[in-house]
Amino acid sequence: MSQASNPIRYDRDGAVAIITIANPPVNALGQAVRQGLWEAIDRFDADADARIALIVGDGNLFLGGADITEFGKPPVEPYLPDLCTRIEDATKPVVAAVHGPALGGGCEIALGAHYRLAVSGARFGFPEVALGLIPGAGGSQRMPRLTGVGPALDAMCSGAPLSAEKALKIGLIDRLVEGDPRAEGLAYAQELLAQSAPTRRTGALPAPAHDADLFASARKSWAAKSRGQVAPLRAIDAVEASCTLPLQEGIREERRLFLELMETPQRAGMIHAFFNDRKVAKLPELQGIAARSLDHVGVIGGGTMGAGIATACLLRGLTVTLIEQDDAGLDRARQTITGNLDAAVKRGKLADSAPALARLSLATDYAALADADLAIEAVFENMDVKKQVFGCLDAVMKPGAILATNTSYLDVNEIAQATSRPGDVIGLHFFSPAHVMKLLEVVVADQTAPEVTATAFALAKRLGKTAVKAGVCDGFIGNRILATYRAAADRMILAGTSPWQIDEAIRAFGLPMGPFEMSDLAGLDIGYMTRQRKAATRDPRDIVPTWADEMYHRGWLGRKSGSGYYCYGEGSPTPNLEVQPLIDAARGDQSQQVLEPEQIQRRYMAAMVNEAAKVLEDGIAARPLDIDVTLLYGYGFPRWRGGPMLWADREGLPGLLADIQDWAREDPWFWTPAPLLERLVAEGKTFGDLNEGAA
Ligand code: 3H9
Repeated sequence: MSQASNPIRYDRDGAVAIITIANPPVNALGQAVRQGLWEAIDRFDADADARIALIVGDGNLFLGGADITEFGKPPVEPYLPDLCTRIEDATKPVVAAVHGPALGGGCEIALGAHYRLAVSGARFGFPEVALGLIPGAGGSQRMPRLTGVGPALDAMCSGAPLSAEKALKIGLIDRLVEGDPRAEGLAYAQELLAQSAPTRRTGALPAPAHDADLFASARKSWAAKSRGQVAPLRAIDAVEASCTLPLQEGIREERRLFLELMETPQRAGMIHAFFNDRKVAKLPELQGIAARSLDHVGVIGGGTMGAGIATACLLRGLTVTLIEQDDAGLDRARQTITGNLDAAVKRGKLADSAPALARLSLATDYAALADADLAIEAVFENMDVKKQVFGCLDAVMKPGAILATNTSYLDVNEIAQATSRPGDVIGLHFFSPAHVMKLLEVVVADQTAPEVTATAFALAKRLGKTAVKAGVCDGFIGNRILATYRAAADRMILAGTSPWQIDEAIRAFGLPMGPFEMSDLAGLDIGYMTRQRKAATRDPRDIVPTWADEMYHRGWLGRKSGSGYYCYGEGSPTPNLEVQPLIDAARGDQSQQVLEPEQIQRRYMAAMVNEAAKVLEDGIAARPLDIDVTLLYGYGFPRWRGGPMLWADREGLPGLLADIQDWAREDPWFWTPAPLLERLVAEGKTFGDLNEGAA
């Protein structure tokens, strides 16, 4: 391999061989890195002047893990597990000096070394489960030998990284220092040399004791937590092998499980989600567009949503001024925000709430927003009220400030026209609770300036949220699609399937809740109000869930009133069977068709995908991946399925279209196939092709 293309540098400082991995941006362990590292270890073994080796990462991290872009392709030698063993088998001591993340295969390289030093801020972890995988280069065999089984199970089943402090405490590393990894690693290597420290192979440590009860309870708890995702359970199998098999046999068993997972749709789904997380913010129209500076945010309205948005901003160091109508409103807002921040402290998301609260000011006069860089309106969903708020904002805010609405369905173009600066107006649709939910729909109106959109994406990044660009329509991307699959569920009820059967089938598909549990949680008044709002423009062919209206009139508002589709009291909620006669009355003497769980799932998903295709066609979402990301982060779609558009591609678009056409024979208005779906099928293309710009 030529030096120019070799991502590995081999230098010497006295008797220390320094092996530097330089493969930006994340030092992923692609084939060239593996090959280069292997050669560097061979060279070190043969280098008579080198008595100890130091492995360091170039740039701002140690190693980001295996190269994910190679997954799904035939593996090419040298394989990562063999490389880790090769490092461990070196005839002279090898030290890893870790800074920043050492993840997956990166952590496994460190475990292959004989001594491990970390500089403050380093993180160790096995995020493979988030890719539908398990560690595949000996991590599940070496970590338990160093730390015991418990920490290894936690790390590998959850995928959550460990701080350097925690890694030191559990024995994953030997030393934690401040400073530069190369300099500190060198000093440590020299110290080890001075002590004539021997090679110290993790793999030679005795296997951890096998505690069958511990594994049984881990399986029980992860089966419940992982809701259909298989990788955490396979991680438990792999860690268990470390207790019962010699190292190399354990590594072979781990590899077998790893390669098995590599072939699963779950792995494909999660890797699709991984890359979409990064692609979603890359919008061609924003290339080279600078965001405006943003430090002071105004929030108008201190209800649950406004207080949540204020909390999200305070948690990430922004200054917030919150406007309410009167002092009582301000008191309520302050209480909610204080409660949110205290909860963040309890969850370990924030060290101390006092500095965050010190950045909050409250006012009843819009004049307090004169210096704000951005105002986010979160008041009552009524166009006249919104226009009035935007008129006030227009009057007080400085030139260049951004005026944003958190509306979940109103016309952002119309709101923008209530100001003298429509170019500065944008929709920022947060999801409740706004300081917890990751999704932010950035609703770009006709006249929104590109740098305003760029600022919205920069804000999302600052808030730790995933932003998706949406166009203006009723419900934007997410709520528009939700309205359709929710309507499909109502149609299934009218045809004879019960709400509880539907909820169960949707949970079995992998969502945390079914649509009717979700309605109960949101409050059945919300659905009722939406139906009222849409009544005047409703197509006569649409159906109205009259039983749901009746539930509202009876005061069954869901969780908050103690009953809805379920009864809430002590213990788990139970189906509210009093709903059934209301449904029967709505159904009249129609023949009853109880759907099987798979049929429920297919109709629900087909409705979602068909509407999503219409959303794409209307330009409300730019790419199928924007829809996948929206459903994942705002609507509980299981990450391991990648998103509804990937689901559709995997199911096969021709079969899906054929089903929709079949159902359209009975209900042609609801099941009108999306022309885009028809076109893709006719051309033999997929939503994936659209993502790649190839359809
Ligand atoms: C594994 O290791 C399996 C082994 O046990 C066994 C194998 C046999 N590969 O996130 P960023 C790209 S599984 C390829 O914005 P940050 C990413 O797509 C792996 N590419 O940076 C992006 O590309 P682009 C276990 C990767 O600084 C660019 O790098 N490891 C990889 O915010 C920058 O990424 C993981 O799961 C990769 N491994 O965060 C770690 N990682 O510019 C996954 C990133 O074209 N990675 N890219 O959009 C991360 O968590 C973060 O990237 C990291 C840096 C924390 C490292």
